[in-house]
This record gives sequence, structure tokens and C-alpha cells, in this order.
Amino acid sequence: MTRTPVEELDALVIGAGVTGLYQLYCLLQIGLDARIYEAGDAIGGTWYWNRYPGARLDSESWSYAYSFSEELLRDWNWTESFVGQPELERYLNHVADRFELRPQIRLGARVRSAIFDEATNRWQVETEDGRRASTRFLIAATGLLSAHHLPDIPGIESFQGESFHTSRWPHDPVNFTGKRVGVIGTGSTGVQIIPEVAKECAHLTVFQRTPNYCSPLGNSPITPEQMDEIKATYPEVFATCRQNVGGFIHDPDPRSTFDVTAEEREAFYEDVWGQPGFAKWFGNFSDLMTNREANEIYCEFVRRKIRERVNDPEVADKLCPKNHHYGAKRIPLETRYYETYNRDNVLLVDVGEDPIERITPTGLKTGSASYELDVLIYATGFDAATGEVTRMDIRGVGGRPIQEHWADGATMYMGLGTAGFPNLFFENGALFCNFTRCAEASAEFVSGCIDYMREHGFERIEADPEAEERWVEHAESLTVNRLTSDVTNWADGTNIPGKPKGAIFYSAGFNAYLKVCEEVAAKGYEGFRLE
Ligand code: NA7
Repeated sequence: MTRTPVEELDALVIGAGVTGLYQLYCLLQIGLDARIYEAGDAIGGTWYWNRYPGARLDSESWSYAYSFSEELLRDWNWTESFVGQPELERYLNHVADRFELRPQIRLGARVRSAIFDEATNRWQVETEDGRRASTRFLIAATGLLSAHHLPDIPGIESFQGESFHTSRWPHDPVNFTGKRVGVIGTGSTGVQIIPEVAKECAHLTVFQRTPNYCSPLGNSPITPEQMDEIKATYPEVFATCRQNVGGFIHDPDPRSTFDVTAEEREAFYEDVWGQPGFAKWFGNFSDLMTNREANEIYCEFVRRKIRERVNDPEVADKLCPKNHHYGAKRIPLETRYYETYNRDNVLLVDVGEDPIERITPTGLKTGSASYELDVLIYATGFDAATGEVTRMDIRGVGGRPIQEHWADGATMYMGLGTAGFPNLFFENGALFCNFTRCAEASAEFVSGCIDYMREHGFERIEADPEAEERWVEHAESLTVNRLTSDVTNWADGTNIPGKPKGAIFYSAGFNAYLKVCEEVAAKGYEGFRLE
């Protein structure tokens, strides 16, 4: 490893994904000497790493677009309502070129350590390949779902066939022809890849631990005429997203489930079910996510939809969720997912009932059976939000490691900063959101804050411990009795064995969060200590 000369910077962003690219743009706009250090060999973040067959958006493409540049909105044409990974990767590369970001991006630069120097109020950063930087501000735009999670199943190293985590998919296409393939995991990723692999392989075995309320994506091509219409409505699209709890374009129906007759309810469910994207979730009755009884009526509607599409009633029953409510976990949006189980070459194994015991050199063994496999695909999710942060050696005031600071669970003020780690901002998705909408909001907040500091001669900013505690209590109080607290989920870290339950997500919603950002900025970054 060759150690390079230290780059002296105003700001260093970690990660060249959707957030990091826009954050760099904002910092350059206010005249900072800023860089991105990106672990991958190319830009794109999520849309660089997740190259598995079927990887695609679950937000409408045009509502996921960056909104900051009218010229970009005018010139970019989306080809589908929910575009796939290749188009998103092209889009982000276009953005990097168009706004001349590339010269400030260092690729293959995985940050190994970041140490805060209290004498100078600067971060000393080093990458795994020996690149070094000294920076006033450090911004971890390391993504919400980026640290991939491989389950701790005995024998996992012994498998002699090909194996892949979906988020570390090879650049060359994987040939499934004539092969026996196994997929572990039926979250959003599994649900996207399973129909694609089933079409190509000799035999597919799906190992499902928990079924989900997978709902139709409703993707369709966008004609040039439709794209023109979308362009004309961009201001309204983004205004709608700003008002929406998840930053999406689907507003809830103001009525409650019980305001209507059973017939009207059924007709309404059919209507939202037929609409694309998350209309069937966020566009539902206003009490869907607050009233368990109301939610259960919808769950039964969805189970009926599943049963209608799966020929074998026993298989259909296994695919019907029974232990959680609709929307308690992020809803996987699917295209011909359930029909896949009608194929002769597809087998569903319920590893909730018959748990995986071990991976063997030639396949997988559950308590009661063995499965011979040539390829094993792990669609087993992520150590969300903080996963990439805690994989680095980050040390704050007094040399305290971030892992020690968060030993009882990660906390942050506004999802952006934590006491004891000055001049360090996190942008890992502080709330459940249409991702680009949140990314723009946090990047603008952070660059606004840095600009304010320069204007007022501040060199150091840090979350006030009391403000952080109050924020965490408030965020936790919002989750009490929520349907989301009934399940193990990546959103609170309970999907990762041993990970302490964190409290970084703000479930009051995107619209409420935008107001908080505005108020905090207007009050001179209230809740942060500036020196
Ligand atoms: P998810 O939603 O976390 O799904 C991971 C899946 O992997 C889920 O079905 C898990 O079952 C399963 N899993 C994890 N570990 C195991 C073991 N040890 N045995 C069996 N099954 C296991 O990740 P995704 O990548 O699908 O989606 C992440 C987000 O990406 C998604 O929400 C979208 O926003 C985009 P479990 O449910 O825990 O029983």
C-alpha cells in the first residue's frame, strides 16, 4: 500500500450514490473544495452494486428523479414507469457528467478510518489503499441499504457451486441455463429476482422464512408523448411529494375503512390495487397504518389476491403472510411473482417451518430435507443505515470509536449527527422515504448549514446531547403501537442478529421532517452546538 500526499479539503463525502452525488454538487455550488471518496470502481451506489436480474425501482421513475435542475428534468426521458437498474445507473452517470462532478470523485477509495483531531477541528481520513485527506467536514452518504448481509448459516463457506449476494452481483451476466438454483430470502430483492431466474434455470428452489404482502408493481413503458406530459407536471409532482408522508406521489384517501359499506370498501380496494406502485399502500384509507382492525380487512383482501394467482392451494397458503400487518414491512412490488410458483420448475420451501440447518458443499440442508444446488443466491438483505458507518474505524472526541458510542443502539439528532462526533454528518436515510426526495432534503440541509457556519465564522458543529436525547425520545414515541413495531425489520436493525435496536428513523413522515429542517435552520441550527 502506497500512502499518497494528504488532500486538504473543506468537505469530504463518503459515497457516490444518489445522496453523495447531489451532496457534492451542493458543496461545489457554495464554493467548497469538496471530494467524494467512493468504494466502488464506478459511481451509482445502490444502482451500481445491485445489478441482479430484475433490479428496479418501486418509486415512479419521474418522482425518484432529482428535482434540483430544470434542465436535467427537461432533457432526461424515462423509458418506463419504474425503470430498472441499468437505466438508473446511466442516469446517475449522466448527472455526474452533466454537472462536472467526476473530477472531484475518487473511485476505488474505500474509507478505512476517520479520526477527529480536536486541535484543528478536522477529520483525518485514510482509505484502504492508502489515500489520505484532511477535511473540515465529513459527510457519510454511505446509503440506507448498502452494507450487504450474509446470514450466519453453518457451512456457508463450504458451498462448491457459484454463490452470490444480490447486492454484490457480477458485472458479466450469470448463466443459469440447465442449473439448479436456490434463492434464500423473499423481501423486495428476492421478489424481483425470483421470476427472472425461474425463466432461465433448470430448477429453482425458493427458501422463504417469512412471506410478504407482495403487491403488483404495474410497470409500463412511457411513450414520448407521456414523457412530455410528465415534464409539464414536474412542479406538481414534487409539490405532492413534499406534502406526502413518504415523499411519494400517492396521497391517502381521507376516509377511514369504516366510513364506507363493505361493497364500497371492496370497490375501493380493487381500484387502488389496480393502480401502479405504492398507490395500494399510501393511497389507501387513512387509517390503514393506524388501525389494526382496518389493516386486517385489507390483509385478507390481499391474501385473496394471492390465492387467486397461485394454482396449488397449499403453496398459496404458504405465500400468505399471517404474522404481521400490511405495510409493517416495506411492501415488495412485484411483476408475475406469484405466477412463478405455478411453474413446474419452481419449488417453495418454508424455512420458517423447517429451518435451514446448514449449507453443504453441494446444496442446502433443512431440518427435514436436503436440496442439491449448482447456484445459491442470497437475497438476505442489509445491515441498514449504520452498517457501512460501523464497518469503518471512525473516532470522535477523545478518540472514542463510533461502535462504542452506539454500543446500546445507534442514535442521532435529526438522523444527521451524534454528540461527540463534531463536523460529521450522516446521510443514511433518516426516514422511510422515496429515496431521492429525502436525499435532496438532507443534502440541502447540510450544505445550508455549512454555508451558515462559514458566514458566521463557526468551525465546529456537533449535536447537542440533550437535543439528541429529546429527538430520540420523540422518534421512539412515534413508533409505540405502530404496526411496524410488531416485526423484525431492517428499519430498526432487528433483522441483524446481535445488532442493538437503534432509534434513528423518524416516522412522523417526510412532510413533517421537511418542516423540522426548515425550523431548525431558521433558528440558527437549533439543537446543534456551534463553535
Ligand atoms: P429484506 O427486505 O431485509 O429481505 C431479506 C430476506 O432474507 C427476508 O425474506 C428474510 O427473511 C430473509 N433472510 C435473511 N436471513 C435469513 C436466514 N438466515 N434464513 C432465511 N431467510 C433469511 O432485504 P431485501 O434486499 O429484499 O430488500 C431491502 C430493501 O431494498 C427493500 O425493503 C426495498 O426498500 C429495497 P425474514 O423476513 O427475516 O424472515
